[in-house]
Amino acid sequence: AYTPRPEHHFTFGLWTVGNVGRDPFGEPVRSAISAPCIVDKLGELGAYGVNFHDEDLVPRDASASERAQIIKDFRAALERTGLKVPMATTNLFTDPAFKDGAFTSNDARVRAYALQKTMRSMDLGKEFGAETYVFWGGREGTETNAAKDPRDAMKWFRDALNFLCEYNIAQGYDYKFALEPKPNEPRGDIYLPTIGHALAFIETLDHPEMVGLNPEVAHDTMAGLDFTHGVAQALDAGKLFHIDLNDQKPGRYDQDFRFGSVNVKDNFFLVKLLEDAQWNGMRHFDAHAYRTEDEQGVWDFAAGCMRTYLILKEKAARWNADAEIQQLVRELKTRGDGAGNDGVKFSPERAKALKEQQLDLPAIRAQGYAYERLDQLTIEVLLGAR
Ligand code: GCO
Ligand code: MN
Ligand code: MN
Ligand code: MN
Repeated sequence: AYTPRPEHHFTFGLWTVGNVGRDPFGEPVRSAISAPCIVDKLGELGAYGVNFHDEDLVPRDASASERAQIIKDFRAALERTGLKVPMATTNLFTDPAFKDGAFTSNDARVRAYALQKTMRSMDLGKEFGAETYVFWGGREGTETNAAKDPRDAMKWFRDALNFLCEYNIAQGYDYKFALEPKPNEPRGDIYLPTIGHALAFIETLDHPEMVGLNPEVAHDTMAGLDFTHGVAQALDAGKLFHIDLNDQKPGRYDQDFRFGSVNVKDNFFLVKLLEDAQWNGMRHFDAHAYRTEDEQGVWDFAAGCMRTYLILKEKAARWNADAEIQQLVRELKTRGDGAGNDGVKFSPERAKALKEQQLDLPAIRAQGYAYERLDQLTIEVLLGAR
């Protein structure tokens, strides 16, 4: 029951299972695994697809013939495993040229380079049939606001996305663009730090319908926010285009831990939300193995992400089928029915009637909501006690 299969739509980035364990204090601890090997192994484990940044696949300094060989070998691996490439993205953070940002750098040459690199990377993604294009603005930020007026940064960011939306149309690519918010790291503060900032920004673009979100568990958790609420708001706005699943302790650096490894309860409610909404997007794991691991640990990590998702999905179904839980939920959903104003359109008559309505405030004030009972039952489902 917990065996991942392609129809579950689990995907990984080349950069996730390919992570060599470099950190700001230490050198790589694992050797790089070639893209075709990653594809073979993910296929064996039951994943649906693999995603990449331009440079994960084709190094920046590759010659034309090296590039052709890399693409040929990668394509062959995709063909023999049946793995898809649902998403592609641009590395706009490794090259020192991007130290002041990419689309929001003060230097117009850097902003041009960022556009050039993104267009080339969009071309590469389309060679493999990618449908979603992610924008993670990791370097789009500052350490000091002396650097630039943040209104200029917003304008440059908007100009770049408007330009790339037109490129998307002109090329007939039909990509869905997904902005990925993050509060900080690697910049001191990053622009568009939360789901809410990004949602509001999208509405200022020339083609808001083309642009949505790629929220990540770790990024909202770093900021101390409730990720499930943010994802629900993106769903409500029709803007959940992609999702980065992983795990994270609040108040830490960007840990990108195995999905479900830290906060089982929050991730349970996240999986329940995605499954209850019948969201049909990719379940992408943007995470990596602990730095202590060898290659076996990497595959244990990847298998664990998918298995935990499937376990939490089963727990959500159990929660939805639990008679006692559902009785409490029904009571909550129907409480005070008839007296409320839900779904009632404004009319002067309705407003007048509502102003005169007698509400039993003493009873309302005295009632309890039974959330202690409901939450305990939830914990018992999660702990396997019911
Ligand atoms: C991070 C980000 C990145 C992006 C990736 C795809 O915090 O490191 O989550 O992993 O998701 O660059 O755009
Ligand atoms: Mn990260
Ligand atoms: Mn992250
Ligand atoms: Mn991410």
